[in-house]
Amino acid sequence: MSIQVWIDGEYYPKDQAKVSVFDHGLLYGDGVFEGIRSYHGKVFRLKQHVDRLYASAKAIWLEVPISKAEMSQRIEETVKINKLTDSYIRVLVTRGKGDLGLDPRKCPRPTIVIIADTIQLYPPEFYQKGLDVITAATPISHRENLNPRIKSLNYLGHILAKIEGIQAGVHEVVMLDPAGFVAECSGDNIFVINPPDHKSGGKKILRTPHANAGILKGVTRDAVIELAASGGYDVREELFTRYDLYTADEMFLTGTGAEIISVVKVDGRTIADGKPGPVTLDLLARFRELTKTGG
Ligand code: PXG
Repeated sequence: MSIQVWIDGEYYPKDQAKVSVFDHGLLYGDGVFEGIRSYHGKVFRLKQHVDRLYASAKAIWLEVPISKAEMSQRIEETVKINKLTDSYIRVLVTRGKGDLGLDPRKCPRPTIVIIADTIQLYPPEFYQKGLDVITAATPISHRENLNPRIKSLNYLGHILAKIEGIQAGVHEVVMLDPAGFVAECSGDNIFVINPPDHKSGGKKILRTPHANAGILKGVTRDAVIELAASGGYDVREELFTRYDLYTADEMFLTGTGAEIISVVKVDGRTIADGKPGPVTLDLLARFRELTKTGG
């Protein structure tokens, strides 16, 4: 049976699931979205995703026409109706149908779409071998233009960076903020591991760019920060540069799709011994345990 897509209160089979060409989500990328996963029939960190969706909408002056409680219910229902246990869920809220001008006031009602489908993951060997990445020349957008905290339908900057990676024949790209600090990858957040220092009380240090460093504040990132803090690591959210990537003991990426995946090469520099490190593998194992409970 074809998957059923929820659009504004009704289910449509995949090939009939359509929105208008006058929808400002299509015309201008005017809208917000979420990418969520369900594991064993449980939606992972649903509240955090729904909260982020409504915060993104608030930031672009878009009022979601249903409550968070109803949105959460519809998401769970869409997974259930499609008889999916392990799924990837895409939720979109666009400005809605309007005329050909930019003015969002001409769009009387936002469009809501919920798609639950099967997931495509990185192949298992990528987790065993780790990824090869480069730094993209395309920077993250400036926070006073389109704040990277907003999960908006404007992904062109990230896609241009991804194209650089494709052209270079690598798996992912590191994007910098307009000042040159490390921000995030095209669809994942970044972490590095460093040895204990004089302030860490013997603990290994886990560093990730600060939430205002030009990143999407990932739900997986937040889960990993919690796991690491309770697992005896000194977690630091701060600004750092490419130098810190090249000289790290370990580097990994986090995201709803990738979960936790090791990076073993950045701009041709091999990270440590070029194999996924013990902290990365420990956090991945503990993250997978967490997904069994819905997080
Ligand atoms: N940064 C960016 C720019 C993202 O798009 C993340 C970080 C990780 O956030 P979560 O909440 O997932 O831990 C994302 C999320 C894809 C794809 O096809 C990935 C995302 C969005 C859309 C598509 O890989 N990532």
